[in-house]
Amino acid sequence: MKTNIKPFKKPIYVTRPFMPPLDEFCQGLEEIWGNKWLTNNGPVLQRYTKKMRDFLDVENITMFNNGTLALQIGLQGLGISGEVITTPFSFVATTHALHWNKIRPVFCDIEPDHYTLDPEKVEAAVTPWTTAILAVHVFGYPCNLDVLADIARRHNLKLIYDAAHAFGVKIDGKSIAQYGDLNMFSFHATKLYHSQEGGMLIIPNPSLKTEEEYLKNIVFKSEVEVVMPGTNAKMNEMQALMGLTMLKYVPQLIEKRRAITKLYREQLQSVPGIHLPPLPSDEVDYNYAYFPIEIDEREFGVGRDQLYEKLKEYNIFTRRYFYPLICDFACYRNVPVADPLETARGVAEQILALPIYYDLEFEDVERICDILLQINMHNRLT
Ligand code: T4K
Repeated sequence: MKTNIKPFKKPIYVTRPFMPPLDEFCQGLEEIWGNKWLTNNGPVLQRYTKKMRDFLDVENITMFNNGTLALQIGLQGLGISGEVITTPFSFVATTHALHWNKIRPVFCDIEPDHYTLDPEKVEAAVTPWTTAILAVHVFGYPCNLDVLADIARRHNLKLIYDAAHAFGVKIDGKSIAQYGDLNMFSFHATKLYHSQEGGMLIIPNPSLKTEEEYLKNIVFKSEVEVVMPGTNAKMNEMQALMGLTMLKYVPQLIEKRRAITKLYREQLQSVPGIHLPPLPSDEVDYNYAYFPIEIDEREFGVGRDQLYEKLKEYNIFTRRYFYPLICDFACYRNVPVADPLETARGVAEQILALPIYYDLEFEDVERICDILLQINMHNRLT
């Protein structure tokens, strides 16, 4: 281990978007310039949607200008109302999508290994008003798909996945997008695969697709027919072009993240007070979307928040994804929570997402690990 490690000259962020070769993007821009077709289901979006359908091996795809609106409209299209059981350990947009549909969130605890909804707690939270489960494949870790599907079937609930982090994840070779009644993916710039901003719904029930399309397009059926109150959440041609250009790079983006994850794990596995979540089981092709660790203050020497601040002194900008829990934000604090959320509360206090992205150099990963070790050694000894 090196000592007296200097701060990085340039900031190291928790993530950076992959930028495809500029000339590839420019070729597409030339087409858009020539078409003078910028949005409203243009030719690039149509080509992109078709490519994505093949990529994921799913039929019903509809693209949106971001994941939040995709989820919000998806819930509306499915006619979800009443109570929905969901996780407090996610990006706040998961619950916002419920709120905008006047749905009551019922926050329920998570599993300690991969931070996804704890099925036992889900089952215990079902009431006569429950209409759906909104689960999150947080950090790309798949939820307990079979058990959740069984609970949903037995209680006649819709099963909706916020798969914002799970693009590229497969189970036994099958895309994670093929599970549940509705899947939402985010293609935000901070995601491993992005369209600058963007979102996507996968809807297994074909009849619903039309409804989602109407809802995101101010619900014009024809020039003179508006069929229901809707909104505007369409993906535009530039976004579609970015998504389309990026698609072929997905395997290489995941491979680089796999290698970074491997290196982090090797370097950090024996650092006292750093807990690494286990990798998903063998049948999962994971996407390595994030690299979360948990910090045990007593063993590590400093607590998570102190470490987060100390790392900034080295020009490293980690993130406390996801702290605070959604139910602790001012706008959701008045939502009654029956579950003590013991695991979620513990995880939210200790979690820290370390930098992981395609352009992160392996030497930088080693240096981040050396800095963590240096902070650990120094604070254990003082
Ligand atoms: N459900 C879940 C589970 C989600 O995680 C999200 C979004 C959604 C739903 C909603 O999907 P969208 O409507 O966003 O499509 C970021 C993202 O804005 C958000 O998309 C994401 N989850 C969330 C987990 O992370 P912040 O506030 O952490 O982003 P920001 O701007 O601080 O960016 C983080 C770092 O990334 C920066 O420090 C530097 C780097 N960065 C960021 C941007 C935007 C760049 O290098 N370039 C960039 O263009 O929320």
